[in-house]
Amino acid sequence: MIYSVKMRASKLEDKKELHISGAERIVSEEYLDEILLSLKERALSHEKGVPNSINIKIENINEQEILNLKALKVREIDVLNLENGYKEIKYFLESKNVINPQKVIELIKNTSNMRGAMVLNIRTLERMEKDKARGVRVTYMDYSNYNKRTCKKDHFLEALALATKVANAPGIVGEVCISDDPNYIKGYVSSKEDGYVRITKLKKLGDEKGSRVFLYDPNLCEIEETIDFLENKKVLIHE
Ligand code: WAQ
Ligand code: MG
Repeated sequence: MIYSVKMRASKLEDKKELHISGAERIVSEEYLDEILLSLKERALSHEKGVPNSINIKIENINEQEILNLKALKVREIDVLNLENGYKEIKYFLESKNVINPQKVIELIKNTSNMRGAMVLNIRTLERMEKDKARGVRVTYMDYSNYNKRTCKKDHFLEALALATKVANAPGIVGEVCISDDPNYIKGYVSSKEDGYVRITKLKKLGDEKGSRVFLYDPNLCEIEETIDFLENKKVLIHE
């Protein structure tokens, strides 16, 4: 039996639920106990504070529904400064025939506090998400051979898994990501053709803003198919 395990931890501040940490895994039954323990550890040891609620969801999934994907190839562009970082995003957007790259960059820079990603129609720049404050959240992905015993946060590996799933989604021609972690200034652009292209500087140290954009080409498929894949398709990534 294969299980999807998702953890979400939050705390109440001024009567508002504040997100502290979240993670997910896809594992076989023999690792389930260890994964639960490790996710609990992760929830309780986040720098954002101690949660007063930890939500753990366990679902069994059918092995036949799992899509196996090879991880995107990774390369890095070492940029001198922020401006050059944004330029790399601009070149990428141009190469994907996005109608107004500068406008998209402004949108990415000025959006934050979403749980999911913006999905942009590259021909009209229309936002395709139903819930625009939340965005579309990509779930049900993990590595096939990842260390089954720990769930320690690794920005890069988690981003690579997400980017690999997104790059293989029908209708998606690319992704741009800037972390919302104030101490994490690296980001990336990615697509099936380009692979995962890490950019070393995409924000100022200490900046709490961050967001993700998925580039959707309406000529390729219906948006419902794209979003259903992103949210529900079970994916195992092979390194
Ligand atoms: N699905 C869709 N969007 C998401 C998801 C998800 N599962 N998780 C986060 N986001 C969105 C959300 O708006 C966040 O604010 C934004 O992406 C950034 O998320 O190679 O850590 O988790 O070293 O802060 C890049 C690694 C790390 C670069 C990215 O993103 C490298 C990162 P974060
Ligand atoms: Mg973050």
